Amino acid sequence: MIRRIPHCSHWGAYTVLVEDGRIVGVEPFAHDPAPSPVIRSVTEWAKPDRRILRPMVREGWLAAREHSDRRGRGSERFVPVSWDEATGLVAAEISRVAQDHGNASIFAGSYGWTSCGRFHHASTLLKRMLNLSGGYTGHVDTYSIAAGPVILRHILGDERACGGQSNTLDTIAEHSETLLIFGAMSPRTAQSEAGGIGAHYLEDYLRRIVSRGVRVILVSPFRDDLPDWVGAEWWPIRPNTDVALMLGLAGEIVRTGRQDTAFLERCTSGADRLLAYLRGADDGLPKTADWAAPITGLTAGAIRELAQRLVTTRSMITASWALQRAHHGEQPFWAATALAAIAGQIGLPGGGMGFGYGSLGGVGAPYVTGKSPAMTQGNRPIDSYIPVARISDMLLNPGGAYTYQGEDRRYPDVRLVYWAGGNPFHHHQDLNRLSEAWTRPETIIVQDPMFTATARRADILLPASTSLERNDLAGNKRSDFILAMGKVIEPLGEARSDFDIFNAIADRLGTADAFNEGRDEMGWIRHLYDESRDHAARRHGFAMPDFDTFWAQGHAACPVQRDHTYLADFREDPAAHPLDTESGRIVLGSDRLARLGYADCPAHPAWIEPAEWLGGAAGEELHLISHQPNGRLHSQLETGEASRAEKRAGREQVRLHPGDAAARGITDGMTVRLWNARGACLATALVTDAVAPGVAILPTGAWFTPGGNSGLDLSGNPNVLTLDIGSSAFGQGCSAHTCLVRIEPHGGEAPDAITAYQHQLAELLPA
Ligand SMILES: Nc1nc2c(c(=O)[nH]1)N[C@H]1C(S)=C(S)[C@@H](COP(=O)(O)OP(=O)(O)OC[C@H]3O[C@@H](n4cnc5c(=O)[nH]c(N)nc54)[C@H](O)[C@@H]3O)O[C@H]1N2
Ligand SMILES: Nc1nc2c(c(=O)[nH]1)N[C@H]1C(S)=C(S)[C@@H](COP(=O)(O)OP(=O)(O)OC[C@H]3O[C@@H](n4cnc5c(=O)[nH]c(N)nc54)[C@H](O)[C@@H]3O)O[C@H]1N2
Ligand SMILES: [Mo]
Repeated sequence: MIRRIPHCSHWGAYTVLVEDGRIVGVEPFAHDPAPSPVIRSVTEWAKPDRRILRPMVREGWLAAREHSDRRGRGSERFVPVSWDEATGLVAAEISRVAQDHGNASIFAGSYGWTSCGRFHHASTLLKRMLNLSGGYTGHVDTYSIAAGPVILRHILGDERACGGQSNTLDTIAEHSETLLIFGAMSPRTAQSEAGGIGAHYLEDYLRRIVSRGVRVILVSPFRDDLPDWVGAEWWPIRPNTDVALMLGLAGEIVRTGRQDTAFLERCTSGADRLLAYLRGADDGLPKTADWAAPITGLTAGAIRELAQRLVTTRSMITASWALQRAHHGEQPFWAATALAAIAGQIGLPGGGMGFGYGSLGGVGAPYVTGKSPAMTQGNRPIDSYIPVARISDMLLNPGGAYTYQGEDRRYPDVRLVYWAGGNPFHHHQDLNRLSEAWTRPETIIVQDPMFTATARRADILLPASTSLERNDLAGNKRSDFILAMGKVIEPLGEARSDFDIFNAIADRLGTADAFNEGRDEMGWIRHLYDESRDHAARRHGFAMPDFDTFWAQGHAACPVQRDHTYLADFREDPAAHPLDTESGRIVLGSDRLARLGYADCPAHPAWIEPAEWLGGAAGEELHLISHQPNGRLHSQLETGEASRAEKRAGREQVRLHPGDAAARGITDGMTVRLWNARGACLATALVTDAVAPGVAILPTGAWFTPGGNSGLDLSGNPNVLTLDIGSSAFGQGCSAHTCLVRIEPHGGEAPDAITAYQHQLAELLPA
């Protein structure tokens, strides 16, 4: 008999068909107009090949504990231990480090997307457990967005404009006349949503935008960042120069005297500072179309024409999150805000600016007004944190000074790292630098279902089950359904659920009662659902089904808001609805940043050359964009069906312009080597005119597989090449998209990356 079990992942909801304990099919969620093909890859989780099947400890660490040779990580064999032994070792390490060095020496930032389940959420449970034992050093902001929210909190008072609460796509589809897109608005990235998603709506919205005849302009180095059927104009900009275009557009509006002076006076502060810069008062360079054209590689006439249109039509400016994942990543979001303000569009239906549409499936979609289900971390006994992407800096410089949001701070002296549900050897920049930093802590614990590049480099390995092997529920502020995640198969090997693992460690630490509050798995899931259901009924008079009905049907609709114009109330009456900024208004010139005097984040939005870009002394080099992979989420399910469909010759594909390929003797399908001073990797060349000249695009997520003595990564992981610097002294975000590389045909032998990974893994496993 076939059982049908509702389940969900970050890429969507689905029903798993199970017969005799085996998965025999995966069907998309009936309410999803555009299901992701990645749902079919989940069968890969049920294969043992790359799973961690039992608790293990690195040989050298077992012998010498905190005195082990840490360079043995990643090359020494693992020794199997019982669960009892493993949880005992983990609890003892937590106690030892807390006692000898203080809880700030335990790093549990543990960034990562883990499973979408809101109950077995690995990093939340890790923090909950540690908060009951004195706390830990955590992280602030995300790899997705850091420079962006830091500047938005300063200039708009909060980060709603990039969190899915700028104008909804409903209002854009209804009111906008000009839609200026920086980066992407792509079904590729809209497949995913943090915490799961019921229905994917982006393409429906784009169809409505097309049918209303909205003029759409795509400013991006990659034509496929918007579906071709949208029929947009493509402006193939040089990467990392968008701020010059935004300021050139703003400068043209000011030069022709068309700025909305009334709006600037009523709703902004420091506009004089910005207008002076645009007129060239400081540097003698008026920011005009003629100024922006050579920087961006675009034409001045088109910029001039667009500047007028932004003022004379209802115009909406969007920018992908990718733009702020770059050196000076604060500037594109600030400059876009300034341009929308100068055009007088903020607070009008279908006008203004917003960030991240399409970056995740729910940004701009109807947003949940109710409470979405979430496990709590509890109170934090200590307030120690780093900006998320400063992990290598922290490990390499204990006690070292840095700045964040205008504060002078110091890195903690971390002795113990505990990672659950993330893969830094996928997500962090400059992996060779991270490898060095990874030799610093005394002990590293990794809890993951998969034998990832990070897991390989652990001292203590704890095998978590995948979401398929336990019960959970999914839900999110940006998804209009709460979804059931029923258990599909029995755990593989000795794998245990994240909750059970942390509960066992809490038991060792004497905190289990507070950790589990007397609830088991189903008790918690029911409790989290009921909290959302009660809130919807009480606050919104919205009836959600009772728990048993929800669990049986697999989904429950939540109360949502469809039409929303960001800052409409503020525009109407700025005094009655002040923003939480230094002036209560939109900050276009900042007193605080003027006092701080950072050269890389000045007092008004400004074009500042990034550390690496095509306008510098690029010469032979190409600008590398390492965007999100189409066939998977980051490094998850990398060997799944949808992910393999995007590879060629067993390797990731790097997209190159035909002219750049020809100049290097590269043909389509050839194995190529990408390299710079930081590292090197292989990829298969995909030659296409959808990429702007001078640009190479290699998706993230291939499993880091350095081969031989050279360290050449066989898999095509762009993070061996990327730059590990903070976006600025103010934001400290990651700068992944600021990166120059060289590319050449690969002469030598090129083993299949997936096979090579398995061979390397076999050498680490107990004989
Ligand atoms: N060059 C470059 N680098 C980037 C980016 C870029 O644009 N360019 N983008 C960045 C961005 S936006 C992000 S968000 C990061 C993503 O980086 P990560 O979030 O670290 O990437 P994932 O591959 O999703 O890692 C999740 C891990 O959780 C594990 N996992 C899955 N389910 C469970 C579970 O139930 N329990 C436990 N314990 N573990 C589980 C998976 O096996 C996987 O190892 O990458 C960043 N890195
Ligand atoms: N399928 C799939 N979907 C995902 C993910 C995934 O791993 N797989 N990851 C999810 C996560 S965690 C996040 S944070 C989001 C990220 O969402 P985004 O940040 O929007 O996604 P990216 O693919 O990194 O970048 C989008 C596009 O921005 C363009 N771009 C890059 N740099 C520049 C620039 O300097 N100027 C201009 N004009 N354009 C530029 C690139 O052409 C790129 O294709 O995606 C989410 N969606
Ligand atoms: Mo992200």
